[in-house]
Amino acid sequence: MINCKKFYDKMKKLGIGFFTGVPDSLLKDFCAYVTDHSDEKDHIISANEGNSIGLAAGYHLATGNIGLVYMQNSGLGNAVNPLTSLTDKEVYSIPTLLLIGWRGEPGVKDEPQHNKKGKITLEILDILDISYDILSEDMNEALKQVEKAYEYMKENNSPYAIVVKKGTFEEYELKKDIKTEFELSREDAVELVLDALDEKDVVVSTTGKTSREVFEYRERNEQGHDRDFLTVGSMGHCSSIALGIALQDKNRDVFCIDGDGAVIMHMGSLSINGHMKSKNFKHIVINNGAHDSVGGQPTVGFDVDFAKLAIDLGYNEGFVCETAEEIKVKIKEFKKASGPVLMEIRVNKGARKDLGRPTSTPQENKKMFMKFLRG
Ligand SMILES: Cc1ncc(C[n+]2csc(CCOP(=O)(O)OP(=O)(O)O)c2C)c(N)n1
Repeated sequence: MINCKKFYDKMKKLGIGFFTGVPDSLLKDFCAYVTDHSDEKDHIISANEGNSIGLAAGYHLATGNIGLVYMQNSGLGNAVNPLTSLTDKEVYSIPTLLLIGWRGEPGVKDEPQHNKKGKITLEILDILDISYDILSEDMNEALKQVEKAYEYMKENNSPYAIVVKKGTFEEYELKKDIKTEFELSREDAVELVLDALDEKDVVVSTTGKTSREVFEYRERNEQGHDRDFLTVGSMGHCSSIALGIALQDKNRDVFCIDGDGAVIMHMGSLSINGHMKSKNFKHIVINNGAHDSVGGQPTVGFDVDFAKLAIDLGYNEGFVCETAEEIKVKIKEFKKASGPVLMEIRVNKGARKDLGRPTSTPQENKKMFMKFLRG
């Protein structure tokens, strides 16, 4: 297995001095090591993977050195535009090292949303004309691969990718962990929100543990899953899905249960949510200031006043809650308010160890949900 310190030290020694990316569960130990050992300006947990490519390109322009961008392979989608039109050899030719977590690797059991991307990850790199290696689990071999990557980037002025299989890195526990002292967990907030909804209301929930908690709530309460659309992949797009529904189905309220990391990833969509003035669009952002689902690395969530931002972008009202009592009182107003409206709920990060996963497939979920909308 790969020791995070040795891997990081090797990069620093070679002159890779800037780290940026969006966390991934397969890379969480390495990301945690980088968080603990880099200066703030040399490590940026970015809004999305395209944002990271831009930051690393800027670092190269300013210093001539090479930056590292880490991402889950699902984030390759967000990075394709700057990889083809900024760093590519046929455009500015900017060397950038990509460290890519290989979810859905063929032959390795994973969640349905990862399988397609896993199957085509290496093909995408081929199409992008990005040379790559699959990171060895042997430490010495891995260090040689980093050297090879570095030489390649120096010689070709071009990006290079290192693809990381599940279980490659040794465990490393984040020391600079930020503890908050709110009353609630995300799962408490999910429960309080779902308790307050009516039978006709539909829910569109975000990627990661939120959707798993919504699923488990319905199981616990024997309510069936047909009112919920679980956005298991497509991080950052659940409010767009919710708006798409709300605009067509004016007879019911659509509640989007979002996360701070996901909202920040594609924040531009809030301006469309605000502009469309859909009265039945209700946006809830559960803010734990972290990418909790993939290791708890910090987001800038607590620097953002989501309620104020929403109003600035055309939402009619913004609410903020931190306690169960506040949620119980304000959600009544929130439900009555004419959308678009947003409620931010501040919570601590963390989840139950025994949190389950949806047992129905995405297509079963879609069919049930569409039937419910037409019912
Ligand atoms: C494009 C993309 N990049 C990265 C991921 C990996 N990922 C899954 S959930 C998640 C964190 C989501 O954070 P947030 O919305 O704040 O919700 P939380 O997990 O904290 O509840 C990340 C980074 C992904 N699924 N898609």
